[in-house]
Amino acid sequence: MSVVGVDLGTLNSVIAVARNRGVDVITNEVSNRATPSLVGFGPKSRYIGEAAKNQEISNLKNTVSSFTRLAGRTINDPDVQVEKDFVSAPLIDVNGQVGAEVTYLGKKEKFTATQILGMFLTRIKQTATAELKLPVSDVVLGCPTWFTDAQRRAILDASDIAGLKCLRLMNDTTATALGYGITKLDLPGPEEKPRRVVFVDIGHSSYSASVVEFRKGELAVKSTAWDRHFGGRYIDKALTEHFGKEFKEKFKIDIFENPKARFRVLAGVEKLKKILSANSVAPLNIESVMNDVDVRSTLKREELEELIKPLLDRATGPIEQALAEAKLKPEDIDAIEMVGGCTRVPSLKTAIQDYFGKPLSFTLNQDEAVARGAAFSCAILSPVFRVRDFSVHDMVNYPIEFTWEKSDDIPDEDTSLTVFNKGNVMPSTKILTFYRKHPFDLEAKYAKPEQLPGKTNPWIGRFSVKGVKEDSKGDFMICKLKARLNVHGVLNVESGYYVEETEVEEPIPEPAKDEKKDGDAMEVDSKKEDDKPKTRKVKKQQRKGDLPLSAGTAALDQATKDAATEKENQMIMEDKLVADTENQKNELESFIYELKDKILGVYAEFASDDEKSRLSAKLEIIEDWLYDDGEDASKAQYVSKVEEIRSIAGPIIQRHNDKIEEERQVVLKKHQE
Ligand code: ATP
Ligand code: K
Ligand code: MG
Repeated sequence: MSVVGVDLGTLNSVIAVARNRGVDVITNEVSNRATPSLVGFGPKSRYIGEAAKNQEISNLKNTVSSFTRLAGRTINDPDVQVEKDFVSAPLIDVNGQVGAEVTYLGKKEKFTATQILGMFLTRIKQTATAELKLPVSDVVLGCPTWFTDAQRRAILDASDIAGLKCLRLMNDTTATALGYGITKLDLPGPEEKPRRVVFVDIGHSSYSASVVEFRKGELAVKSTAWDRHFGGRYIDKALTEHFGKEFKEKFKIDIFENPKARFRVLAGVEKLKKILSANSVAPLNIESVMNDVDVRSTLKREELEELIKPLLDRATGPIEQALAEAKLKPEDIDAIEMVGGCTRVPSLKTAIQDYFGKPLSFTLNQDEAVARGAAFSCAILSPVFRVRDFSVHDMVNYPIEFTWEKSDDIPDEDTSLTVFNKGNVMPSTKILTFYRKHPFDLEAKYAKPEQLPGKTNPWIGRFSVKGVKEDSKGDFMICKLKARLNVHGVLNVESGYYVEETEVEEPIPEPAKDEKKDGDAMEVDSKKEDDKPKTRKVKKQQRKGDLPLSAGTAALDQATKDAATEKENQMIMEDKLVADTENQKNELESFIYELKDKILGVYAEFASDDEKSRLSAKLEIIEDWLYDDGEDASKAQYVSKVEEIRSIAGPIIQRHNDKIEEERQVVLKKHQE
């Protein structure tokens, strides 16, 4: 079993694996350390990752990006409307979820963003499997901290569809923090002042800042703040608009009316932006951008900074907020670690450095820190791997409350309770107690909908508690429900049971843990203890039986997930058949060229004139076929053509090989003499 961590970036995704020597980033089929987060749909197969990037410009309408940001959201969400600017395929509603409509295998098809993310994860799995030569199943995936319950469930559904087992869906900056902490040997001890580090991740679409405290063997996230519409793509957009205007005036062309032209300019400005990170001026030259017009221009770094001023004005927003929430000042921070591609932009670095009044650290690999941290997390969680333990205490970012209907039996009962507060440790379990005589329902929702991204529905889930009835004395049943905000940041009511209360005489207890406080030990006043009797009467709760639960959440129901998995497997088979066919065709083609060459060379002396002419004629016929009907034939047809050639060429090759072997034996004997 392998141990894999994945940074699911909006532009690029990175795969890291834990091996005995440590964590390595692995390369994909074209030896890149990052894979484009893209899925394209074609007449015969899908194109995923690098293949999708290659066909993107010629297939914009059927190429989908941003699927991680889209999964678990709805089409009418204002955030999704923003995303439409960046996704070239048309986004649509698919049964209440956002998805894309594409032409696939010659037909119009609709896929949800969750399914498309599943397709991408399939490719990630294939890349890791090819590199590791081991089955890949356990993974830790990264996602932005601001992702909600529904978004997180969508990612988990997508990994199920791809046949991956997500051991933890980890907040990106927390993964980065783990990768930082686990390799440090000089962290403060348990009683010392913690080391406080701010992790800043500015990527293609999103900006997060986390304040994290480190002590030996553990990290605790103190706060995370974000700007979910801040990153490289907003710079690219501003530049595209700038040049679009310029080209309209200078060259009388409108790139915004021509998707391909706009795409070319977008690709050009991304390059220009990167050059401007290291130079004060950069060129933009695009041949035949549209209507056969070549465009040329340049941009100075100051001009870029002027164009992105609205963005630069927000450059320290998340950091200020994260510090405020952690109740810390810039001078309390020991290091500011910068990751994400966009932290290479000089004006952003300057703004952040000026705010802290001290140099920034770039000790982590900016492009690989999230994946590496995720791989460390997977190593810690995986039963097959031994790694120095490192505790990760993340925190609750959106408060969650439970609500329920008033029970007629208890008139003065509240009907809601905020169970997980912002800043609480995550993961975390809370036991909720209800006094009931009948089955009842609970609903979980985000308590502060205004803090959620876009127009996210605050609803998280509905949980029905069954098997509740009066006890033997006609009294309430004491129902206990275990609510857990798990390692993925997903809320569930995991189990229910009922208890009976009995009064018993018992020795005064040791300081006990309060269930509801989750780990905070209660304080006991030791002075008073002497005055108390040695034993006392207490009410004890004894577990009597389970309460069956049923849950409705934003996760896919089993039948839908099974159907999506089956569909994914079918598409994998189709892709495989297309790839096998292509390989077989290439094999046939190179066999023909090899023989045409060798029959005049090394094979010449092993073939009769008749064989030579028969073979040449056969090769000619099949080569003609290849460029005609054979351009697009089936795998079986290519195989049978190879066989046809082999029936003539086989004996010739055999004679040649026999001769080679004979000579080898002679040489061998000579050496032995
Ligand atoms: P996100 O974290 O938002 O989901 P991501 O993880 O895919 O996205 P990164 O790979 O961290 O994003 O960063 C990609 C962005 O960084 C792109 O916009 C890219 O153009 C930009 N970038 C990369 N190198 C440079 C550079 N040298 N100068 C400026 N920008 C750069
Ligand atoms: K990335
Ligand atoms: Mg990222």
